[in-house]
Amino acid sequence: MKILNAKYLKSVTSPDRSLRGKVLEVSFVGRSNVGKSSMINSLAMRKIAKTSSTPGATRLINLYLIEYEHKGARQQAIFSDFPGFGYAKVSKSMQKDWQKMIEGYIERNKEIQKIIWVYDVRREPDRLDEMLLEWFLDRELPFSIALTKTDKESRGFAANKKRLFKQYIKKGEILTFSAKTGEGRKELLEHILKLGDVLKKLNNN
Ligand SMILES: Nc1nc2c(ncn2[C@@H]2O[C@H](COP(=O)(O)OP(=O)(O)OP(=O)(O)O)[C@@H](O)[C@H]2O)c(=O)[nH]1
Ligand SMILES: [Mg+2]
Repeated sequence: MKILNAKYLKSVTSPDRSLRGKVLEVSFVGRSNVGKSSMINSLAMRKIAKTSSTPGATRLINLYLIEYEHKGARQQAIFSDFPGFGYAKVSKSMQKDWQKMIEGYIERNKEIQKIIWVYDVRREPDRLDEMLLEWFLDRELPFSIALTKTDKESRGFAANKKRLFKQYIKKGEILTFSAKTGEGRKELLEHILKLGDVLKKLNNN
């Protein structure tokens, strides 16, 4: 996959009707500070998304237009960068607002949405992670898991985490990634492309 261009499109709180069903949209969802925006920048090979060592850098759903070459043709995808959840210093009511925005966006966008659940490889799942997983499974949302910041742990550690998640999910893929070293970048892009191909087939039928 060759990225031709990538740029910020707009920030939204609900699905953008003008884009609906037209392009593959891949959403990067996960806890605050896990590296969602860094992942987008690494995939796009451009610093288009704002990253920060202070949790809560992303407050709206930021949409990025990615142009890439695939099978000799110029194609487009939208990467949506979600505000992280689970940041302890944010008030309960704000957490609820974020949750509503995220759930509303994804549930109303079901037919085009592909979700990459960005998960810090070092984390042990807690109740909040379980709730997110239950929601994905209950609603049959098309999600895959990207275990990130793998540069901070050994390969064996990441492999164990992968096995842990495998027990819970049958369909989605589990990938490993590091924005720092670029590990898993190619595989994640290929995974996203596969989603694009599936979507095109569906639209042509
Ligand atoms: N070592 C390492 N650090 C990373 C990696 N990805 C992100 N970081 C760092 O983690 C911090 C948070 O990264 P962001 O990309 O802003 O995280 P985010 O999930 O978008 O955060 P919010 O928007 O606040 O939810 C930054 O200091 C990044 O440099 C990685 O793969 N490895
Ligand atoms: Mg962010």
